[in-house]
Formats: sequence, C-alpha cells, structure tokens
Amino acid sequence: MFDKILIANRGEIALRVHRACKEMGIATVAVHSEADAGAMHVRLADESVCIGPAPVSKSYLNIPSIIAACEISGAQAVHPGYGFLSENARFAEIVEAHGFTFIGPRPEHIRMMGDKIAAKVAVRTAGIPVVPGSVGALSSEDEAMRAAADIGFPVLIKAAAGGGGRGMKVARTAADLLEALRTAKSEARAAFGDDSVYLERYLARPRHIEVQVIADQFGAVCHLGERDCSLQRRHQKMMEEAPSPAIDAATRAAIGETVRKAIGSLGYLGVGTIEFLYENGEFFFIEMNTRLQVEHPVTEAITGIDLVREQIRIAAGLPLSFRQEEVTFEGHAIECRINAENPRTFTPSPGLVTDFHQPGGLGVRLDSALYAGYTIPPDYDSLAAKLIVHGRDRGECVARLRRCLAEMVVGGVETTIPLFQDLLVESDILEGRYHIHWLEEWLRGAG
Ligand code: MV4
Repeated sequence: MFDKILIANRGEIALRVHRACKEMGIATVAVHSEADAGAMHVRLADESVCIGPAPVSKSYLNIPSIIAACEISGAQAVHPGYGFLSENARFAEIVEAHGFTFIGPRPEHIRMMGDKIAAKVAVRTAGIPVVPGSVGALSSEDEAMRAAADIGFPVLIKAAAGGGGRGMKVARTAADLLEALRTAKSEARAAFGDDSVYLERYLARPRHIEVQVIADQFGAVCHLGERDCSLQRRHQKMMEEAPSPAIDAATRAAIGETVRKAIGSLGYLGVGTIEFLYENGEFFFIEMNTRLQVEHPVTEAITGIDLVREQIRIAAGLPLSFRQEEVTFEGHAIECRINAENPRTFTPSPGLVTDFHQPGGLGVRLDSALYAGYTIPPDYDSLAAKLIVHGRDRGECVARLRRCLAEMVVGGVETTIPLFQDLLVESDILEGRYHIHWLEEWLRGAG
C-alpha cells in the first residue's frame, strides 16, 4: 500500500480523498493555487505545495507543476478527484512515466471513452444498448441524409470530441439537417479541433440514469446499481438519487449484469460510470465517465461501500474488498448540490462565508470544504457543499432532507438551499416523476 498520496484537486473532493487516505493510514499532500492558500484542503493535508496562480490553467491544470509537487513531496500516487485532470489520458501517462501511480483507469480507456464515437462503438460491441444512429463518424452529407431517413426525425447531431452536452444540434426535419450538420461541424472544429460528428435518434423526455461500476486487476467487476441524475440545468446536475424511482429490482439486476459483462470484456480498471438515457422502459448508452463522480456518495450511502478506498486499493494492486453477491442496496439516498449562487438566476456568489452551520443526525452527510471565515474565491466552480441524506425509504429520505435544509446555515453568500426547499414540495419531485428537461421547464414557469 502507498504511504503518501498527492491529491491533485481542491474543495470538497480533495477533502473526500484526504478522509479515505487517513482512514487507510496514508499521508496526504495537497496542491493549491495562490488563491487557495487558506483553503480547508490545504489546512487538513499533512503537507501542501503551491502549484501556481489562481487561474486553473496555471495551477490545477498545470501538469509540470503537479509532477514537480510529486517529486518534492515524495508521494507515490496521485488521486485526480473529478474535473481538472481526472479524464486527461496524457496526464495519466505522464504521471506513470515519472514513476508515480495514477489512481484511476488505464490511459487507453480514458482516451477511448473521451472519443464519443469510439466509446459508442466499443460498448455496443461489448453488448451495451446504444441510441439508434449512425455507426461511426459521418463521412458525407449524403450519408447523413440516409442515416437520418433510416432513424426518423427528429435527430441529434453530436461531436465525437464533445460530451457533457457540448457540440450537440437537433434537426427536427430533413429540411433542417444540412444546416444543422454544417453548424455542428464548424462549432466542433472551433471548440475541439476535430469536426467528426455522428447522428442519433433524438429522445425527447428521457431520464438520465447512470450505472456505477468498479473493476480490479484480477478480473473482478461489480456494478453498484444506478443513480438518477435527471434533475439538471444546463448540463449541471442539481440533485441526484439512488436508487432511481423509475427502476425496479429486476430492471436494476438486468442492466447491472449487462454492464458488468461489457466492462469485463473491455478489460476496464477502476471506477467508472455508464450513462444512459432511459425512456419507455429502454436504456440507451450515451457516454462513459472514467472518473469518480460528484454524486458518488448516494451510491456509497445505499451500498455502504467507500468508493475512494476501493480506488486506492485497486491502484495499489489489491483486489476489490467485496463480491457482487455481497452488494446490497439499503434504503434511499438523495444528494443536493448546494452552490454559492443566486437560487433563481444562478449568478455565482463568491465572497466571505460569515456563518456556517452543518445539519446533522442519523443518515446525514455533508461533504464541504467551507468554514466560517472562509472566502470563496471567484476563480473556481460554485459547488459549496453536497448534502447527502439517507433514509430507509424515499419518503423518509425526503423528510430528512427537508429537515436538514431548514437547519443548514451558510451566511454571507447566496446559496441554492432555497431552491431545493421549493423543489421538495413539488408533487412531481415527491412522486419521482421527472425527466432531464423537468427542472428547466419548472424554472421557466415558477422562476
Ligand atoms: C441525447 C439527448 C437526446 N437524444 N441524445 C446531453 C449531454 C450528453 N451527455 C448527452 N446529452 C443528451 N443526449 C439523444 N440521442 C439529450 C441529451 C441531453 C441531456 C442528457 C443527459 C442529461 C441532461 C441532458 C440535457 C439536455 C440534453
């Protein structure tokens, strides 16, 4: 096992990784920008190294600085958290080339899943259901026309280098297709330097359901059930829950087995998430994430499995500490992403946190790097805290969540807490009836 790990991230996820390390007897090295010298992840770590000025391109994305921090500190492994360098295959290769261990999947899998066309071809071959569409990149406008006619309108044009909602265009009719295709290609070329695009049937009101997987170096692969992440705005998830209110135990076991076999056949290593759109009882693969995700705690809450601990064990060459037959799903968990933002306009609200009170009690987890007296810098994303609540069933979970939101105090900055309080009285939310466009439609009406 490692005795020192460098955490190449900031905020709540840096704390999350630090906590797993400490419980495993591993020392931690924080890296930080000049703007983060007083941040909680720096205060908690055993050592810290400043890696550059506030802009992420000069600090948290600065690969030479991070490698230098590994060398100076004598860390043996790097945990990238989420965002930043976590899905950068080059970074994973550079870390390994310098003799350190990258705590994450192999570079070839990161690279494959970053290319949305290659990812779709690979998982389809491995037996995962995908959205009907063109197989591979479109090579001409004629081919696009024929593919769209086969699929039926509306169709969605996606960029191979896109993902997370970047580089998508809907074509409602054949008359729209050529213009949508040209716009999509020129936007993809400008944004990613790669104008490869593909076409899919457009699903109008699906849910976003993702399956958590984990694999070790000995060929063991487990699925840890699904998360429902349909409640989102502009491709930013707001609230996630496990299990999905739309999935029953038999459906969970079936999609879980399909994913498990496929991930095994790809020879994948570490944690991963297979994202699906789910409509009329059918799953359609859209993307695979090769990192630990923001919303991983809802899976931890219902399974009791520490995903970061497992990631570290896998990277150290140890087997998974459980088998699929031992994975059980207990009760219900919901996560609210509490952002330092205006709860209606979503304008960021950085600045001094004057008061901070954490909710507590049975089934309550708050992952946050905030403290009273901390100044939230304007340079990074606005996630301030993740409130994760677990209950024996969804009703108990929702009641507990409302109680926690009422208890929590974040003074001095605006937060999205009032938004969640308004959402958690809506009958569609209380009954679990929502889809990927529900929140944006609700905000247009109620906002
Ligand atoms: C789609 C889709 C409808 N039909 N694909 C957006 C991000 C990227 N991960 C895939 N996305 C979508 N792909 C087909 N064939 C609708 C979306 C989509 C979406 C997906 C998941 C979560 C939120 C979303 C918001 C808007 C659109």
